[in-house]
Amino acid sequence: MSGSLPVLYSFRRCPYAIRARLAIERAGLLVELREVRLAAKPPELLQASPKGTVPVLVLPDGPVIEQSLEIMAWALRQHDPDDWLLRRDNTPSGEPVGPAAEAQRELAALIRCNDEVFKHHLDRYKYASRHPGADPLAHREAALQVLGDWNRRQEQAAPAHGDAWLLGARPSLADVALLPFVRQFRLADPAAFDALPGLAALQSWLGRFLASAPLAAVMALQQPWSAEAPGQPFPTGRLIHHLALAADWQEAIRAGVYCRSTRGRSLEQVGFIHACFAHQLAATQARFYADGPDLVLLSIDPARLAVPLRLESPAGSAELFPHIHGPLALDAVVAAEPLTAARQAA
Ligand SMILES: N[C@@H](CCC(=O)N[C@@H](CS)C(=O)NCC(=O)O)C(=O)O
Repeated sequence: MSGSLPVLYSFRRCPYAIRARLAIERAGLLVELREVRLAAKPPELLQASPKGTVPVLVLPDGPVIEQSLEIMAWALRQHDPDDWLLRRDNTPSGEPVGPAAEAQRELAALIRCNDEVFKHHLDRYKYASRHPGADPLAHREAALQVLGDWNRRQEQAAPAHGDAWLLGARPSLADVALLPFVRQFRLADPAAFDALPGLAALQSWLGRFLASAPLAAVMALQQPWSAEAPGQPFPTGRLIHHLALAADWQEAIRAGVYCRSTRGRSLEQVGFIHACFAHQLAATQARFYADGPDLVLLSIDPARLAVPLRLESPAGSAELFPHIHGPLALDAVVAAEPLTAARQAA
């Protein structure tokens, strides 16, 4: 992969970076991940964000997002399939009112409690040697008080069937923002944590998270980044898609390269090949191919692209689409699935 996706400076084990990666993963997006060694931060990170913490997201057109919660919001405002931002019940103008407003307040209070109170005690318990004079056991007790509150919330929120989350019967940003820190607390002494009495709901909540596929995806091992060893597309294995007219795809197979931009327009005319993320496919198909021509759905591995891949939005929209800035080599196409008119109608 060469070129300018948003760049995420990250550190695999950092709970702030984990929550940012979880949101990017869930939002169906793609970034370039640069794994950082905190003991030797790359000058590129410090130039973008002199405060020197991770995660940091550098957008290709210049803006830098320096806080994990803001990175989460950036990603989920693009696509939030599980409504982690709790916007589903807002008024049409986007304002939360009534129970939706109350849920937003609780969400913000939970995150504040984690970031300002729980994290304080967690650091002084787990990393006691970095805090001379602090009593790790007293801080463990204080952290357990907070966990007790979160456990009670889940007991009260528990639906008759199904799992409990901090704000009710479904997960929200609060769960995703807090769980990486509770994971870290457990890691100080997993056996003792698992044996703690009176925290069954919380232990089950954390257990589901630890066993979840998204956590495994965002915790994949990464080599530290350097300017010589390019960053990796993140999440690993995420594909982007392009709908090709069947005849155009046949022509590409003959020519050994695909150079159409979109329906009726060439790469030369437009300057890039339109592509989309999986969650954008249905709308793209409905918008441009509603008359049902024979199509081939191309699935493209960003890691195999030899030309720049950029996230860009069409004029007048904030929605980001992947654009391939150059000819599409056929070996970057990992699947080409015919979508005949009959299959599209089905
Ligand atoms: N408020 C920041 C906190 C980020 C933070 O403190 N990250 C830690 C790693 S977990 C860090 O980068 N520390 C810098 C260092 O250790 O040098 C956020 O939410 O992104």
